[in-house]
Amino acid sequence: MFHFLAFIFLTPFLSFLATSQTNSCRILWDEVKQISFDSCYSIVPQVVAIGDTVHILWLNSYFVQCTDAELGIFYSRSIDGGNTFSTPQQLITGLISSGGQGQLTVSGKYLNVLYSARIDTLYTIIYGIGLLRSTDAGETWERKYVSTEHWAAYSIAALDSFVYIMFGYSMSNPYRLYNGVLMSKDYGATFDTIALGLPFTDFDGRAGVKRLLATKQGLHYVYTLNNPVRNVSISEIGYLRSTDLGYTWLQPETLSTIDYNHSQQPRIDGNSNGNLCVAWQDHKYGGEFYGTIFITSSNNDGISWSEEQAISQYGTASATDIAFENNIVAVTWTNEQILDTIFQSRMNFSTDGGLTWNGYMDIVSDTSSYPSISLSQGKVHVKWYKFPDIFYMKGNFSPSCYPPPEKYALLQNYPNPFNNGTTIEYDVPNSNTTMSLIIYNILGQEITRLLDNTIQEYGHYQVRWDVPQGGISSGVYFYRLITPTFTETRKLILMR
Ligand SMILES: [Ca+2]
Ligand SMILES: [Ca+2]
Repeated sequence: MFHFLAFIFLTPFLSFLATSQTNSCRILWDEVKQISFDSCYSIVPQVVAIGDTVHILWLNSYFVQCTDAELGIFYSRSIDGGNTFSTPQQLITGLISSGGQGQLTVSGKYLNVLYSARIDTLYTIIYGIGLLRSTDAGETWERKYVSTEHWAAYSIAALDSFVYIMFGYSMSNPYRLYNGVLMSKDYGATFDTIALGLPFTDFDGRAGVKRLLATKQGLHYVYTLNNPVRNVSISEIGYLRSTDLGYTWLQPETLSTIDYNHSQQPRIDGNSNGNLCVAWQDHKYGGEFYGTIFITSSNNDGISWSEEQAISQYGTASATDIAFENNIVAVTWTNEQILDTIFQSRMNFSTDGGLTWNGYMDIVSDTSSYPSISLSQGKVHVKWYKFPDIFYMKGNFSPSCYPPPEKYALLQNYPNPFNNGTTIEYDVPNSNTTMSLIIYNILGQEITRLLDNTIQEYGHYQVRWDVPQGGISSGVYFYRLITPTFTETRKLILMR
């Protein structure tokens, strides 16, 4: 009898859910996992998810119960979509400069962590640009200097085989401060200085405080600048853009409203269609150490920006992170609940590229702070700090968050030409579609299958073709997407 009643009441409820699907976009969370296990403060967490691989980086900072050997930069990864994580690896041992907290980029199996490298010279200590590198998706790491000059490591960005570093430096006689750009074409193995003498962008030289982003359309750099009109001690959000791979930069713009209110901690992310979103902490609606999270978005690769809007509670938000995939933008921050004692990790997300926002929520009910977020293939990955360790959780956006694409599409690969690896994107409008993606040479001979009768749900996909050195030779190749109702072929060029 009980079961019969349950059935009657459940049925209308379920059909109601089904018909209201367009408004029911939500995140379905998994359980919480602990990532680090020591008595040091494990802070400044970063998470980057690419498909089923999840990379987590953090800094062990000084704490009285912690030995010097336990301090440094740490890394852990999952290769099963965030279900299990490796034992933390200590990439750097010892106290590094307070700002040398590191910033992680991932491009295929190539990982680069930028940090401020302490260099002890005969007379003094200077900080140069240090890089931690992995060429096997985080299995093993090497440590190297990109620069042993007294250069401030600001931010790193990667897009396929290109890796960019924005840095600051000084010149004497007359004493001036500038920015410069380093570029690597080989996933961070070697770097060239490609721009010097760029306008200086502020005095906060900590790696990771400013953010560089590389998209198909260009390079984007956000930072804080001293208010050009009011008062030098009030900061606003500055934005620099390059459309020629970082060699030249357009005139800086100010994204936040120029007023008497601090705007700081900018974060930027974008998708491959030229949509960008910048989030920051603003003091327009009150707060002293904490503020309100504001965003602005662009749908034309940074040429113009929407009016700024608040997406958090007023006056108690800090420490932003942002992630952008397809049309979903998610922003996380720390909410101060009770004056400097209880914190919550919060987030808000948009499913239309940052125009409208769902409303903010607590990521976990427990006390937590410094959340970081990454989006990959419809999954959301977050991690946060809860004294004294790092915690992680993944979730799925409900299917209604991702409306199906209108039609099939096979996009041009990028970069193209390429020398190591390239990315191919495509749209699938139907569920349960059998997909093949095949590379042919110019004679029509099959080289490899990136998809081989793979069943895929509707959505927007990316697939990489990594060509090992000494493998196939330079030349023109073709890639063909084959589905039961759609086939298209495009050309790509391998240049070695
Ligand atoms: Ca402002
Ligand atoms: Ca710890």
